[in-house]
Amino acid sequence: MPVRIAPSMMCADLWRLAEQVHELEAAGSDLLHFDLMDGRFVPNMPMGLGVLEALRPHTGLPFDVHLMVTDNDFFIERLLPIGVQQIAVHAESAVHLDRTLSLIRSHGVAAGVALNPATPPTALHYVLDRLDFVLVMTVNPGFAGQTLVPSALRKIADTAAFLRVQGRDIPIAVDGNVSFEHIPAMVAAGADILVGGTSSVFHPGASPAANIARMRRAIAEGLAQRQEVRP
Ligand code: S6P
Ligand code: MG
Repeated sequence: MPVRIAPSMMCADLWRLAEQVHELEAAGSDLLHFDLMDGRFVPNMPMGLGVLEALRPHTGLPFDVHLMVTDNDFFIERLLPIGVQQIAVHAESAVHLDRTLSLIRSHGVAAGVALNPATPPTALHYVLDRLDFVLVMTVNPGFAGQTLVPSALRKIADTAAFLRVQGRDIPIAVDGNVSFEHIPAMVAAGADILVGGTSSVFHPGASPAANIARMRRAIAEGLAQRQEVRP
């Protein structure tokens, strides 16, 4: 499957968000990634449900929501009428993970599990039948502009190996310091969706369109390395 690019909207220019969404769409973004935080599961709250609602009529791009909240079901119920295409909940916050994934899917929305850096891929073992994608956090969640955790590349590779052994073709999204320099190794390790923040899509040195084109070149490099490892 082709590697997809998901700009992280908390890193966008919030003063001209609708305009920025049009730029991202024209530049070939595949998804828009929205980080919803409640100030409890993580100590931050960059955007709320109202932003997604306001943006929804402005684009046909799929909305990919990353919940970093303690009460997942509350947010899921409110996201459904807005019209989002995929929702990831954290394994560490979902008390009834199996039920929450079923709730997401029962409305025709793709269900994902996000894993904090310290959470092993085996946390997915008993919910594989309910899973449409995995979100591997390559920084500790809550903030943009952080540095990759040391275990990040190993974690992506371990998650890919775990899913392969389980016979599952489930896409792996990676989130946190997905930089031009890190992308080839991340893709080679098995990343299928790249969440791009200040390290790539919104890198201050160039426009999102130029940054996305640069990401595509880094992805091609990573895919070539992936084939060398596993022809
Ligand atoms: C952080 C959040 C992310 C960030 C993104 C920032 O908790 O889930 O989606 O917005 O990782 O990217 P960068 O390149 O600034 O690390
Ligand atoms: Mg995120």
